Amino acid sequence: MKTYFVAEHAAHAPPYEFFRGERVSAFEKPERLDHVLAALRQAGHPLHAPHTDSAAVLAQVHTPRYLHFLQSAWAQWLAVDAANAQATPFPSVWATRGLRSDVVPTNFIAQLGLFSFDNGTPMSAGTWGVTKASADCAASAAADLLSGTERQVFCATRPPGHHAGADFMGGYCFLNNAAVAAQALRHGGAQRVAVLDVDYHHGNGTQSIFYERADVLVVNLHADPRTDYPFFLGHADETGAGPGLGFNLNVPLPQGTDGATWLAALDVACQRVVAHTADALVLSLGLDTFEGDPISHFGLKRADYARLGQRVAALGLPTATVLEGGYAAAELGHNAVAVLAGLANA
Ligand code: SP5
Ligand code: ZN
Repeated sequence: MKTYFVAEHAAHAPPYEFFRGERVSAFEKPERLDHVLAALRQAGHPLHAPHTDSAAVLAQVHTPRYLHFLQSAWAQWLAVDAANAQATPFPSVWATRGLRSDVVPTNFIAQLGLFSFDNGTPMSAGTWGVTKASADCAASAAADLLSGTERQVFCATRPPGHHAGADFMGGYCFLNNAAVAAQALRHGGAQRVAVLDVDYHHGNGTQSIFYERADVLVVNLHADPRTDYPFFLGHADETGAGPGLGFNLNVPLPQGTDGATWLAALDVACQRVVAHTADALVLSLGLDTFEGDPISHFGLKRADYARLGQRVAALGLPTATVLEGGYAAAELGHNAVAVLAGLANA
């Protein structure tokens, strides 16, 4: 399967995050993608640099002030203190209920809080470049589907994107690659698009971006937000709003869900995609549903990933698959290749 990747992805490498108040090594680390790229090469999948600039579509998915914040973030961080080159920025104050979010502070730490919903999304010097190039991969995949050059394209990219909303980062995500692919497909002529998000965590960013739109159906299969991140979105009663009412489907599942139960839920999700009569599909492929994932609690095995791919391929839609989460780094490549094998085996 034609695959896009960013050769310099390791330039996005925040060293740590926080867990229970302590610093822990970052789970979303370059090694993840190194394993994926190695497995793709071994399985003979061709790897390409992106060929399409996502800037125009990014401006349709994210707000101008958020894009300006992301692009300028590292320079602003260094302007606070040149010694920050060796440090990692984290927010410490957030614009929650009762506070104003319409005025962008000049203070950079305050900007971090305005444009995020957690303290779990650290950046490093290369974050903007790698993140923008990853969005370019999503735009390239959409362009290939629109031109008919490819029926299936994979974006082997990091950082992931599905927690990023129009105006905020979160959950290791800065730019919403799946939303970029879906919007690029719409912009390029697809009448109806579906996004199927199978990451362990609810794709709150993607849901919020398309929540009031009927042209992009968003279907999420994920851990119940009562127990799992991102906690504050992803319940079954979220079905869309305004013109988008009925065009959002959430299928929350309990911790401990095994492959058989998960695949039955995937079938429900796929039936909703069929009913949308979409022209194209975006698959947000999180592999943190794996039994060995260090931060998640589902029990999918390698063989289940081939079944995932087969079930999605049976939809018969031109499909852009974008990598989201998955933190069992050494297994990640094999699990991704299993999905691609299933996708190709329609
Ligand atoms: C894209 C994606 O999968 N983002 C997930 C973000 C999850 N952030 C919260 C991580 C909580 C880590 N808990 C560590 C448990 C160690 N035993
Ligand atoms: Zn996840």
